[in-house]
Formats: sequence, structure tokens, C-alpha cells
Amino acid sequence: MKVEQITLREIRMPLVAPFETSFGATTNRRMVLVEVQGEGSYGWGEVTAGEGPFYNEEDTETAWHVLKNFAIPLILGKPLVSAAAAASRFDPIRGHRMATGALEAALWDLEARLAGRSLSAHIGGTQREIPCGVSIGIQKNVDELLHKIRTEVEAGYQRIKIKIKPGWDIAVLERVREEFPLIRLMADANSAYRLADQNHLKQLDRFYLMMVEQPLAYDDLIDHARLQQALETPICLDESIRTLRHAEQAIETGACRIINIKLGRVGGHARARAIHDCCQAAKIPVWCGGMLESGIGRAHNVALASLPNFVLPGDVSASRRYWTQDVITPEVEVSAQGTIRVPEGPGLGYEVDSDRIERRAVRRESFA
Ligand code: OSB
Ligand code: MG
Repeated sequence: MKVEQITLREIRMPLVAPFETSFGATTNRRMVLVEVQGEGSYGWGEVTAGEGPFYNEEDTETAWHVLKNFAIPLILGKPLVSAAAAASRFDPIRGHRMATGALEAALWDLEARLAGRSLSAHIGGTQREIPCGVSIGIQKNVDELLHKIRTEVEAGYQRIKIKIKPGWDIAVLERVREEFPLIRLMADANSAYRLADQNHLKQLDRFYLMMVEQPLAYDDLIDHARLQQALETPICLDESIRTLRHAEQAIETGACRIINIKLGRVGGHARARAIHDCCQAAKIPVWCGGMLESGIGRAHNVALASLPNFVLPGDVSASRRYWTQDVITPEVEVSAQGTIRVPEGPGLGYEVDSDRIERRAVRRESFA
């Protein structure tokens, strides 16, 4: 595969409603898009980093810096046998997986388009439709949350995830379960607790949740293993799983029973696939997480979630839940059964609207 040009663009997109987690609220997204061109075709990727280093260490600025100065020079002008070979090119770069992962994902899209296959088929996807859930942020009050849950359940979403933090947890779940005793429900703490909160967290077992996501520190496995011993509710790890080794060690130590795979967090499709395969062999179910992506990152998530061990509904949901107008056509839509059809056209399978992207771009730089 010969890559002739790589273009970075930063776009800004206001969310239709602010999204609040235990580490802060997001109102306006700033995302870096990566466009690769070569052999007469193109591919797109999206950096999923936040605006500040609060979910993980990366942010929009560090991603631009690492792509421009370190990742792009490892690809441009250096023949690449396949997209699968890109991930190991980035091995010398420690961390910054959301930055390198966006370029890696763009190369997979390019390679799939050149082969005339869908990205899903190209990475080994087998599911033609993926099950979807939603992630609902912390709200002003519980009535507001109950109203949002009702809207999403009525739209057909297969599971509801709510965000929790100290002061917005047990009493809130009590009200949610009173109102919705039968829905598939889970809670995501984004590292808001410590092992010393074990007795408090044990109260979660009353709510027969599908799982509790990332209750403890973002870089921890050991305390999660201790907590899992004490909890009936399955623990799902998100932030703690950045590499295949973390997944192997989490499984070996019993730090979780489920893993959330995010394309950016683990550094692209090849690394996501390796974690997927390791979980499948260990009978650990996985699901696809979200990072408030534009259509480009969202389309990559749809392809990723078509791999066979993505058996639980993910956080990949309809474009319109986030944006008044997305940057792809058609936008990502969800059926009344709470599923997304995996597109069959070449590459991402959605058309990237470059006019809309240009209108939203606040900076761009090309490298050849
Ligand atoms: O922890 O899964 C998370 C959004 C931003 C940062 C972290 C997380 C999330 C979400 C939203 O839960 C998922 C989505 O709807 O894209
Ligand atoms: Mg999470």
C-alpha cells in the first residue's frame, strides 16, 4: 500500500446536549480527523481523545502534535505491506493510542476501499447487524434521567447505561429500578471510587445490573480483582484496558468479567482485534464503547462491533443523539429493535461529506 498524502483537520461540533460523566461535562467536541490518500483512493480516521486529559492522558492538542511529528513520519514515504502492518510501526510511540489509532484506522479504510470490500468484511466482521445500547450522562435531577431513559427505551435501544459517581449512584439506581424493573441496565463510574468504597459498591448487587463499568482507578487491575471477588455484579473494564497485555492480565487475575473495547483507547483495528480474540478465547464477552464520535469514528465502531465476540449491546448509537447534522451520509440510524445494519459498501460504507467537514474545520495541514 502506497500512502501519498495525509491530511489532518480539526473540526468542532456542538453536542445536541451536554454530556456529563464523573470526570466532567462536554458541550463542544473538538476532534482531529485523519484523511489518507494513495493509489487513487482514500481513507478516513478519527481521533477519539477528549478536549482535556480527563478520560485518559490524551487530548485534541497532544493528538495533533503526536500525529504530525511522530506518527505520520513513520508512514509517509515508507512502503507498507498492509494496513495490518501499521500498528507495529507505531510500537516505538508509547501511549498516544488515540492519535496513532486514528491513522491506523484510516489505513484500514483505504485498504478496504482499494480491495472493494466493506471495512467490516476486511477486518473479519461476521455480524450483519449489531445490537445497540445508549450511554446517558449525569442529569440535573432524577426525573430528568427517568425521562431520558423512557425516550431511549421507547426508541428500541437494547440496554441503558447510566453514569454514576459518589452522590449520584445508589439512590438514583433505586429510582430507576422502581420505574424500570425489567430493562437491561448498567452503570459506568469512570474511575470515581476507591477500593475503600467496597461496602458502598456492594449495594449495587441489589439492582441486578448487567455490569458496573470501571468503578476504580483508570490504571488499576489489582484493586478491581479484589473488588470483583466481593461483588456479584460483573465488573466491566474500560479505561484500564489499553493494551493486549492489560486484557490478558485482567482476565488472569479476575479483575473483570466483561471488557469494553474502544478503537481509539487501544490504538486501532489490529490491536482491537487482538484484544477481541484474546477475550473470545477466554470466553469474556466484549462490547464496543463510544467516545462521542462524529460519523467517521462512529462508522469505524460499527465495523469493529461486527466482529463475532461483540455479543453485548454497545454504546454505538444513532448520529442524531449527538449531532444536529453528522459528517457522513446516510447518518448512523438505529432500527426500532435497537440494531444498526452494518453497511456493505466499500470501506466505511458511509459517504464522508467533505463539504461539511471543511465548513467545520478550524485548522488543516497536509503532509506528502
Ligand atoms: O466511559 O464510556 C465512557 C463518553 C466519553 C468518555 C468516556 C465514556 C463516554 C461514554 C459515551 O460513555 C459513549 C457514547 O455515547 O459515545
Ligand atoms: Mg466507560
